[in-house]
Amino acid sequence: MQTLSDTATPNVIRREDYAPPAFLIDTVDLEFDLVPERTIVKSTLAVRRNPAAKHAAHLELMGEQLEFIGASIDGKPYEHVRTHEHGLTVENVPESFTLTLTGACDPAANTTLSGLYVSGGNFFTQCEAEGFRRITWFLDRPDVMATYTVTLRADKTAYPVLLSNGNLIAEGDLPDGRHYAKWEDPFRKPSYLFALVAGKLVALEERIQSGSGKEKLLQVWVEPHDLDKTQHAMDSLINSIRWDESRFGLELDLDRFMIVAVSDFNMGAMENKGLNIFNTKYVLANPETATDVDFANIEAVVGHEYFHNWTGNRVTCRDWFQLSLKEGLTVFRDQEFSAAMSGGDENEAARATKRIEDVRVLRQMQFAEDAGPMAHPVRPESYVEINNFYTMTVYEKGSEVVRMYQTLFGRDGFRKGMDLYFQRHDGQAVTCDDFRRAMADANGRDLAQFERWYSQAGTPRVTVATRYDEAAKRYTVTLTQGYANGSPAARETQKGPLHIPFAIGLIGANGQDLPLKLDGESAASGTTRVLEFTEAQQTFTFVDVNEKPLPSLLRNFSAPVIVEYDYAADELAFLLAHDSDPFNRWEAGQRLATRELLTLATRASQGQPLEVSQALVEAFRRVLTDASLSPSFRELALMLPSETYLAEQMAESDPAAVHAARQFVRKQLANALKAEWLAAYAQNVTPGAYEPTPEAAGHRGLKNLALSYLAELDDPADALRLASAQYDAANNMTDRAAALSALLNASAASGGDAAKRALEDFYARFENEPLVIDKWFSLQATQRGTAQRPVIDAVRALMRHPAFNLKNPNRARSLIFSFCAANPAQFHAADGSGYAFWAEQVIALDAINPQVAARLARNLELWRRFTPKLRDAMRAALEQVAKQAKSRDVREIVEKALA
Ligand code: B3K
Ligand code: ZN
Repeated sequence: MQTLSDTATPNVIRREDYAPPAFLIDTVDLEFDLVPERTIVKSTLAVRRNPAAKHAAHLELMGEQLEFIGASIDGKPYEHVRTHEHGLTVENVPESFTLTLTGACDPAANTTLSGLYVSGGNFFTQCEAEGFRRITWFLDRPDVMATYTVTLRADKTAYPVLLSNGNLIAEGDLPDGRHYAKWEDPFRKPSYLFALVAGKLVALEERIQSGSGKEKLLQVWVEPHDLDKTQHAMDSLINSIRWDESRFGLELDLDRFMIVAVSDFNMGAMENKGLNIFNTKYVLANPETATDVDFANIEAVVGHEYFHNWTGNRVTCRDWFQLSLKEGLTVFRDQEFSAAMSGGDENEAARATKRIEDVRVLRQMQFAEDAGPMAHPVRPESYVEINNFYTMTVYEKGSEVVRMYQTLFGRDGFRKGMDLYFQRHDGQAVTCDDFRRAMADANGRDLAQFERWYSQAGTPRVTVATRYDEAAKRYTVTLTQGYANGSPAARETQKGPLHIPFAIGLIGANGQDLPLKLDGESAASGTTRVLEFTEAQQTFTFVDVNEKPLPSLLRNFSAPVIVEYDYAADELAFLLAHDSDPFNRWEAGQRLATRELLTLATRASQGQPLEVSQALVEAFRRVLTDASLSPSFRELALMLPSETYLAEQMAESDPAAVHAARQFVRKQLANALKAEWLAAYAQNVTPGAYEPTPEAAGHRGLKNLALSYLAELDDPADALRLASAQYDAANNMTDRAAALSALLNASAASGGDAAKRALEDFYARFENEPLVIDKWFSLQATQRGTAQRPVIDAVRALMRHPAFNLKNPNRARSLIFSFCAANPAQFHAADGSGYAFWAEQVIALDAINPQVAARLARNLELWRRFTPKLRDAMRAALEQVAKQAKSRDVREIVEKALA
């Protein structure tokens, strides 16, 4: 049985040990008497032996933190039940039987936010991955699928709304001011998709007709004072339903679909069947409280959870090693959805901004994960605590792996594979291999080698060499694949070359794409070619190439790899100006800037004087003033790579040097292009009422980027004036928060106090909007520090602010995580003060909420890659946490980091 405990040597769960469950459960009938301090749960299960498994005399059910009250089999009290640390054993059971178990739990005391808990006086559940066992004893594993009937009973005044999965089939009053509701979910599901909500909530409702003409009730449930912030989530839900119908032919299968917002939540949201539960951060938005980024995130997360209804719920995972089966696929679907919302399904330039944003995240976060002690394949081989494996690799790299099928087979071929996947597996719990097989069979292709994308960890590196034979008009491209220097954990899994779709274009001297004809082809076709790169080294020869081209490599980031090619600086500038592939245009600018920033960081670390090349300034000037480029593209192209990403590119990460170099370049770009920034600022104001459209958001983004550069000017007077005026006049949170951030940075540089008034005003204005107060904390945690005013002082002071609350994950993230993860120069202070703070907070959180603590614990995992002095201080902090942490969650992280 797969049980774990908080022991000194935690159990390791291995993929190779998978065995089908000895018993199956066909139906589940749950009755809840909801009381915060003692909720009684009666569970009636139809159990039978699994014909496909080894015979077992006893039924082993998982359970945690439960009080046992009683058991019966087929209606008769049953004595042969043993409770223990991991759950409960029902001894000597018959072939098939009805088992009734009664138990109690304490939702009010549940600060882990896993299982049944109370938030803001209301009841909520979170069961993925293994929270259901904290509600009642069960075969809490995803390959046990059952239909559920749920009865909720509670005090009617305190809990007027009672929700669970599926359809409401009965409701009514009970004696003593109580009432009940009975829900039935017609679809079989694993226990991790169970949910209930009870409390004082109100809903925005809409009725729509689905593709086949059936009426559907859509609801967004929130606390009464938040009803004015629900329309965008509702619109996003309707757009998601429409998009899944048109792109994949997938229809909403329930009569009713509910989204509920809760302010205490460990992650973004949860796809419980028909009853999605969301962090308020991904539901609530109106122009005054939410930024353009918030609006876009809400659309993406609402889409993501809705898309799980098919990819995750109708077809689920056999075991948790297959997590990427649903997560990688569903991230891919939400990325495609967001791209479609921002540019239609066809507008490649508009879609590219979404692609760029996604790749930025992948490179900064997933590539880093691959380089450290938590490196694992998209389908991991082992884990100690499954909640630690909801990672960038499983989600974001997993999405890239799914995207590669579409790159190989085209949108139509991908659709055929999806259709076959549902045809074969609807209602089943399956594996990543099943998905790959469906893609292979639907497209008549052998994808055996492609399996390595699921089993090998680490970031692949493709080295490119090119040669132009002028006499023969032949251009050869030689690709060599291997892995970037990764962790030992990653290297262990690397067995052979990957099947890499490598998209390439060739650009002529006039900036136009050349027609492409590979050796052996009868005619040229297209200007971008997806090369199937499957060997350790492979040469591709283009013929009839009339001039020496410039290669545009890995267009649209066709595979999650690092490309090494020795571009000259002027070639990168040329690509930035001309590449027809918008992703690679952006990429060229990033390469140019990264190269220069890394040189400057090295100089800074050696105390040498810094200087910015004229070439970089001119390249930026051209992008900034090129009106043919969309504002959102210009914003992305003019954003320098992050300090975190840059530090990871150094032989030894030196956050202080990176910060000095990056700030220096920002300042030089600000001063040299002052007139252009001011013009961009003026040209991109969006007068009139706020609209969260991609176009308007693009203008605001570029305008606010200009403002942030202007805040770097040697003389910040202009920026302070603009920012103050913008702050006061703003009719939306995007502009107000950007102005506040510019004020904070400009006053840090000038030593002035301009930000103080705005910070006070901001707090007073939004005191009753927790999500905005999160921004207030986060802006201060990520502000620039100086030797006189280190940010750690401000952070420690804010920890004592009455509005700070360590138990609320959003609040903890807004202050602690923002400082530790998003302010690298201050967090990695040479005196080790950041690390000491980190250790204190991981330990404090560990006692409250292990999942959140473990996330924070990951912040030091790359410690071995830093300069010696920082490395030593980080190790000391890790050792302190290793000594004191109690949860399996945190222990797995710090023990792997120190191993
Ligand atoms: N499936 C959930 C994540 C559950 C995390 C459990 N620690 C949200 C999502 O990916 O849609
Ligand atoms: Zn998901």
